[in-house]
Amino acid sequence: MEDQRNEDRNQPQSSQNSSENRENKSEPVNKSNYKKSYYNRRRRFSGRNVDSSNQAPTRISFKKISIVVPVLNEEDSIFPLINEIRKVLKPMELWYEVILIDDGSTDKSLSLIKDLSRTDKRIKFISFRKNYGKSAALQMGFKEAAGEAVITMDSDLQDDPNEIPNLLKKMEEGYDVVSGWKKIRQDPFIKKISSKFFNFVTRIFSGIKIHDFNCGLKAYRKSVTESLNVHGELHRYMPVLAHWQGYSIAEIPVKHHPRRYGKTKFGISRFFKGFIDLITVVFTTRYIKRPMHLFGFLGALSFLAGLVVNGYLTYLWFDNQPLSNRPMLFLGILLIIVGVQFFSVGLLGELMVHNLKDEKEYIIKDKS
Ligand SMILES: Nc1nc2c(ncn2[C@@H]2O[C@H](COP(=O)(O)OP(=O)(O)O)[C@@H](O)[C@H]2O)c(=O)[nH]1
Ligand SMILES: [Mg+2]
Repeated sequence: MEDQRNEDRNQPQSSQNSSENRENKSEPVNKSNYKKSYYNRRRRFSGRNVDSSNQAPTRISFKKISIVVPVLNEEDSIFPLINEIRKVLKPMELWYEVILIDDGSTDKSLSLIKDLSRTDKRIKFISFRKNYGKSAALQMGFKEAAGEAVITMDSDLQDDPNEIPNLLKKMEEGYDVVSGWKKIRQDPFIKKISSKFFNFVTRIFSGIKIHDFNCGLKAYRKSVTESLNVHGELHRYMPVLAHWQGYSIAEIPVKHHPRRYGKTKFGISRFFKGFIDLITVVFTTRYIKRPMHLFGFLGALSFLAGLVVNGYLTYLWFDNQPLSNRPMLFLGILLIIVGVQFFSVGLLGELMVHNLKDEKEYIIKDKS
């Protein structure tokens, strides 16, 4: 797998694609290049009903790909989605499978999926007895996926299967994860604005300079999906989790369609859950190996602030001023106690980290 990856990195590009690849060689988040490649792509894939069978087949080096699709009550979208995927992948002449994960749907989604799977062996499905959430569904899909590359996409027709070859082409440049960017997002205003805020905060916390963390359309090398472990609402942070495990990430703009059937599964609660999960992500990736860096820093800050406050009051006391009417004294005491507590939590964390050395935490890139 790694050899394959290195091969991809070193492999000279075919002359047919060389100009486009030159364009894409730059950093993944270079705006002007994005613009260029985005509009080129738009020209190529203008319109959702493009008949891909008439297009020249896109040559990619991946021979086996898995498409993982989480499904929750999308009965009207499943057939058109599978048809579109077939149309796009047919000219590419590669082995593929589509893994649909039904997550306790209460409509006809499951029976439609079963029908599809009966007539086409490439369509596979997993059905959960109850709803476990999108992250659990993706995780299960990753476990089942047999492809060298794994694509994830939503099942509500908002993600365009015509972008699959583009994601794979970008990944061939050597990236481990290629994330879609719903640059022109077809969603209600409130969702667009809150998503902008969410992406901004995640960008600051994670240090990853991509625009759209929560795009359903993404491509991963198999090694990445094997090492990711998502649950709760962590699917929003796939690029963050992958980045902190040392994988490289690129982003390409992708076409986004308005929801045609059914309704969104994520209400306002998404923001609260999302931010709680951001804290989980920050802790379990950035600080899990060094809790003292966070708690020690906070503790020292609080302790010092308390010391300054009480030092000042002590000076006043020596100056014969009574402290009985100074509420600031309590603030100082509180800051010192909180500081000591933070410090103790950090120390306990360090003790636990050193005693629970888990080799699974270290992802090996290569070995002789
Ligand atoms: N398996 C599974 N899929 C889900 C769940 N919630 C949403 N989805 C799927 O995830 C995709 C995105 O959901 P959607 O409601 O369209 O989110 P939005 O586009 O952000 O409004 C759709 O294909 C849904 O069917 C869930 O709990 N389990
Ligand atoms: Mg959607």
